[in-house]
Amino acid sequence: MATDEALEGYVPFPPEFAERYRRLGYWEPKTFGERLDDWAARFGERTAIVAGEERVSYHELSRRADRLAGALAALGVRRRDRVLLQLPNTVEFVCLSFALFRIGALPIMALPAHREAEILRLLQFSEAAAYCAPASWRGFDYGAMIRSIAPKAPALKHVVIAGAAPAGTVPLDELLRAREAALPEGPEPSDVALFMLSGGTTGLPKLVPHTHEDYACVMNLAAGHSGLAEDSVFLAVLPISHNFSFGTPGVLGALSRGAKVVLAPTPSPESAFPLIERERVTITSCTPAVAIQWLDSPLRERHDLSSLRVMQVGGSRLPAEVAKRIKLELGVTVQQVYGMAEGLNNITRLDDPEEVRFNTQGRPLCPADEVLVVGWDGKPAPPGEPGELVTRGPYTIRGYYRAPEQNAQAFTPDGFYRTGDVVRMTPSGNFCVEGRIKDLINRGGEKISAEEIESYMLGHPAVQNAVAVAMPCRVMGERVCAYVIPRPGASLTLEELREHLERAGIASFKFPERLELVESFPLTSVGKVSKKALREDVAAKLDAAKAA
Ligand code: OOB
Repeated sequence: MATDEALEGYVPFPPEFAERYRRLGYWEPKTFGERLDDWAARFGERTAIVAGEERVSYHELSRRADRLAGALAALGVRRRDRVLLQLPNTVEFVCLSFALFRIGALPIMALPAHREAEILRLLQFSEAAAYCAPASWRGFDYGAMIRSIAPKAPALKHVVIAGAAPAGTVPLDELLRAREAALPEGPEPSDVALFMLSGGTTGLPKLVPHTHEDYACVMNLAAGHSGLAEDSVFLAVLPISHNFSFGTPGVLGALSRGAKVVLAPTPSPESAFPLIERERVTITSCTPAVAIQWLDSPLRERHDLSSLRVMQVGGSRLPAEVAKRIKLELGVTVQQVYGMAEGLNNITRLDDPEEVRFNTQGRPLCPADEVLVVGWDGKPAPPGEPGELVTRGPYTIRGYYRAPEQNAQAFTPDGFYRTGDVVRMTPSGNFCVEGRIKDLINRGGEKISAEEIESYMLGHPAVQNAVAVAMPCRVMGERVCAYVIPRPGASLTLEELREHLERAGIASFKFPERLELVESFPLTSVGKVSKKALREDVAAKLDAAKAA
């Protein structure tokens, strides 16, 4: 089977790198569809996934993925078609992903929190042929949303709905009941398998393409370093559409070791704790915000959490005090994970000294990961000095999908990804994330592009100029604070601003949580708005309020 037709807009690994990664054994000639066959053969009737009252064995998962693959192919979904998935943590999510892997159609992993503005842009940008979502979830009607935006996405041919499917859409249940059909020719291991969404600094969506080979590489290494094995029980509390809980090691890494995967609908103690107790969960991955919520929760006393051995924490910087509390109050080993949709994954090892596990964000997973800390002069920073982390390796992309202009900025000429993170390397070779040079707000692990929020705020009639900056928060790490210069004579409240953003149809986690009305913005020496001064301003105001 030769890959006759490349995916347009995809930047492949240069052949000499691909050959090296294969020779070193980091890449194996297997697709995720084939991997699921292997897992089903090895782990058969063991439980693969638990969601609510539903329990699915490895065999059954593979059978459902096959059926769905056949039904999707019969519907007209083809190899290389983009398929926008917007599903919560459900068995259907996992079945659909593998069904798409098997036919070589490419899932785009949208978050359930995304709303019509994000979904429409993703559909248009990717020219997705299909969209799949629940009819409704947590009070939001996805069926109605897609009905209203579908006419503006001319490439969209199929809408597949889980649950009560509205007229004109395809019920997912029907596809799952379809008779098994012969599958068309599948993808190559070197083909793109899926798209993750980038933590984005721009207003436009950036799609992160991973191939079967590269995504399996990080999955395998991460699974190995987190001690996942057949007797492990992995609890997915973050949305599994996110890289951290899907593939590093996440759901895929757990399945690759024959573990049981338990899907939690939300990370709240109310939903996670009973599952930990009932399923005897041994390992989970979460953000610092979730860890703090769990530590602070009075529900902790009411549930037996003693089966939990490892808590992987990442997505934003974990304060050392919180790492210590996880150890002392939960009796659990903390594993810090500093990763990114684009690739590079750093992780503290389970047997690292506490000093490393509490105070650093870990080191690269793979010996073939190349990492450089670049100083302000563009040259490698002296050891121990902060600088921007740039990286290249067997699971780090060489470019965003269909984004030549952004790629020229985000990648060096020799193919290193500029992370935008400011890090320092400790003498033990681990990274400490000290800050960032990219303009985004990291709200409990959810990345919010300042530029995107600003462009929407500028659309409000009372706004003359607006910027979004991060303000510190004990639980979330950061939240969005809006600084607005109102038009002469106009007034604006936080409520009005948030209502405006809601009408614009963007995900609510991006909404500002504080509004500062000002007459002008502080400027830098070159005349740009000084976001640093604004961050300091709001931090000082919060400090003063706390003191008072
Ligand atoms: C993960 O992926 P993304 O794509 O949502 O965000 C990546 C960015 C990093 O560039 C960094 O700025 C920040 O999130 N970040 C951390 C961190 N982990 C991620 N900052 C400080 N400490 C950490 N431990 O967030 C992600 C992907 C895979 C695994 C884990 C996290």
